[in-house]
Amino acid sequence: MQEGSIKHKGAKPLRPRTIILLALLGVLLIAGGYAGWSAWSSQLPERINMGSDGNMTMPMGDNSMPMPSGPATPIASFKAPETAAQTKNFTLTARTANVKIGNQTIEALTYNGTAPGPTLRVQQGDLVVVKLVNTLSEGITIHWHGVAVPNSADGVAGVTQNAVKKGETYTYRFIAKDAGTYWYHSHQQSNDQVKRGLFGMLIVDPKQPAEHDDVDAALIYHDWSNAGKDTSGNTIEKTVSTSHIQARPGAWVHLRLLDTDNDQHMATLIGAPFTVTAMDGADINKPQPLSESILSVGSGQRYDLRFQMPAQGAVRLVEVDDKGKPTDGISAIIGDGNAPTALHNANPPIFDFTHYGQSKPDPITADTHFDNVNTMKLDSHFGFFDGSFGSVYTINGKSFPDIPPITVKEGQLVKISIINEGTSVHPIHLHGHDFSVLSRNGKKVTGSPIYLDTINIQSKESYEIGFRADNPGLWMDHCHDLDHASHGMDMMVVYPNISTPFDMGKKSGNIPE
Ligand SMILES: [Cu+2]
Repeated sequence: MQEGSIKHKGAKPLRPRTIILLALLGVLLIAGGYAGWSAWSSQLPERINMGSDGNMTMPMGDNSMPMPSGPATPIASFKAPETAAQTKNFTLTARTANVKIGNQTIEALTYNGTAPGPTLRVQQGDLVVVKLVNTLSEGITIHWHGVAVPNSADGVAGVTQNAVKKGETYTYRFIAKDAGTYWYHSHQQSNDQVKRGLFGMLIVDPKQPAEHDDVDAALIYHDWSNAGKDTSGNTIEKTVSTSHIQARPGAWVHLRLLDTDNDQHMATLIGAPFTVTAMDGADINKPQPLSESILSVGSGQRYDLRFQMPAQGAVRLVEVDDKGKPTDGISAIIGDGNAPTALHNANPPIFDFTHYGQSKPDPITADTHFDNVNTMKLDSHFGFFDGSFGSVYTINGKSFPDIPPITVKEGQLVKISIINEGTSVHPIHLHGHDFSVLSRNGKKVTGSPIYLDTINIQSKESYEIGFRADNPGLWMDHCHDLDHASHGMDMMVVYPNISTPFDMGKKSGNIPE
């Protein structure tokens, strides 16, 4: 054979540029394949069961109890008594309605045609019976935020019930055991439905009020910018500027603040000293008067304030920036006459509820012996969640539904250390229980015992919380920034051997966040 023909038959040597291009193509193919695989493998299961009866399709963590034996208790058996001394009945019909936000009208999702829905007012000890009627095309629920309801009334789609479809009804029954300021909202696709209007306030009046209030008013923060139309977003009582509350000079005012949106609100009162009488519905023991202290009202949280109107002029609730300067955004004026606009204090103090009010003996403090000790490390990273790329929010490095549940036995004293290692604020909400705040950043709570259902944790902050496992069921424990909740930051606190017939996941129609 001639040399020439060999050369002719053999492959031409590749030019360096071609080699680089081929290598790049290979890398791209591998990267693309990996991204595709990551996106695909991040998809949430089409059907998943949260029962703790051994049929749970969630992974059980190291802290899980041994697999239960014997028949499981169905979730439906955790229900309110049939009768009580007094019953309050309500019907909430979900429908779309036009709602005026600032000077725009939007089509909101509503309970009874208003957003927020009607304020439900009951007395401590009442049996509350709420019939939900759904006329919306999408499935909905009602979760009673902060109320230690029996598990079957918790309103979490895919855990305690199926989402209530168009034409269906569901009846919630619970005893309003504790007085205070609470709220309710849908827990089906909450990140969408709460934003669009499915929320309202629940007020439980004490059997015997400690003090007389001349004015009892509420201010609800809500961000309407995701309600399907480009509204100005941030509102207080549906106004983008200033809301008004009537109060005569000298009147005692009880002001309930509720944050229903995903951001915290830094707020204070100017024009009168005030006390924080309760947080998340739980009274604070002997609260001291505050002057221009900045409250960080976290998503889902409530603050009850009390103050006396001055002899002259009005009082203003303002939002402040991180330098403590009032913003020109939303505010509320209480009373008539001149309303102050600026703070007297150039460096207003940040309200520290861990050293506020007067201490008193409490069954759950930092010095309590706990039977069951847990850690939740909060963080986020960029990655795939349910098939799309963006921020993924994690607890102990994992995101929903791969975060092992905390398993608690009835009667146990449970401690959770929550450490925010990320850069965002995380308002962590535990269903079915209120918890005592034990410490912040390693420093024990020294003032009044503080009981919350939602703890607003700033970046790099840590808290220890404790609670008595006294309400058996399957409970969510999640971030109440609902953007975070719908991108991974949810887990379960479960009592062992409880079964639920409801599944979550796309195939089931139940998507709680
Ligand atoms: Cu969060």
